[in-house]
Amino acid sequence: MIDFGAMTNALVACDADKITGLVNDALAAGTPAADILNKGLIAGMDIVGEKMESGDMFIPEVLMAAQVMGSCVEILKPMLGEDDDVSPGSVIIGTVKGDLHDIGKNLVAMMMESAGLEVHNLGVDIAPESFVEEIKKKNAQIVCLSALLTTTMPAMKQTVDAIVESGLRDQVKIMVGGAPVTQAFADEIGADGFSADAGSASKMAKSFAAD
Ligand code: B1M
Repeated sequence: MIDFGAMTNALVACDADKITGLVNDALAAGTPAADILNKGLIAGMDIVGEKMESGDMFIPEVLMAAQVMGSCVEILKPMLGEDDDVSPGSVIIGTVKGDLHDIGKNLVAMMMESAGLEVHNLGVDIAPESFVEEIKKKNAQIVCLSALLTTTMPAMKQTVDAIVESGLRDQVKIMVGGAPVTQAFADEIGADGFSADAGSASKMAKSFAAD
């Protein structure tokens, strides 16, 4: 019986040694990597978020938790791939301007790579004009925008608008995601797709690439 709660607690306590031990033990016991990610790690980051909101955790501690989460994701990475089918399709992904959150965006990038897509991860705080430049440089077919703050959601619309103004809109599918983003918002700003998590984002990108 895997104790996902112990993983969650170790993440909230930023105890890297303990959590990496628990993750490795769970993998050795045959626990699916996706369960460890969802039931142990993401559950822990949700508690970190609540503590951040209530003032029980401060930014340096949240950053430490994010680093610990990153190390665990590195351990899980080889096991998280969906399948070995290689499909064509060049994807660029980035967190929009003003937003520094990258854990979820990196998970999405990783799942898409595992699904055989060519992924160019631009990083965080990416301006609309930089997305446009990168679409041209990488000849991208799919653009993925991530935002974790309600205050940076407007930057998603600005990015879609910049792509329209550049004349490249017909060449790319635009996908959006991140905790505050919804299907209704995606529709409102003229995106082609919304995904709530990394797995469904990867599936959607594969289906766009196959079009
Ligand atoms: Co920030 N933060 N943060 N933070 N932070 C949140 C998002 C918050 C909800 C916490 C809270 O108050 N409860 C809150 C936002 C409130 C709001 O706007 N509604 C918040 C705030 C307020 C802030 C600051 C403003 C705090 C301050 O300075 N006072 C500040 C802003 C800085 C900035 O960006 N300009 C800030 C800073 C930070 C840190 C830098 C300290 C750190 C980020 C470190 C990093 O990313 N390297 C941080 C963290 C870690 C969080 C929480 C705790 C965790 C985020 C996370 O990594 N989740 C977060 C609370 C929470 O989310 N529960 C919080 C785990 C991750 C796997 O999930 O990112 O949702 P997620 O990704 C999922 C899906 O959303 C989806 O797939 C992923 C995997 O399944 N997805 C996509 C994501 N991107 C996608 C793109 C796609 C498709 C799907 O493209 C197609």
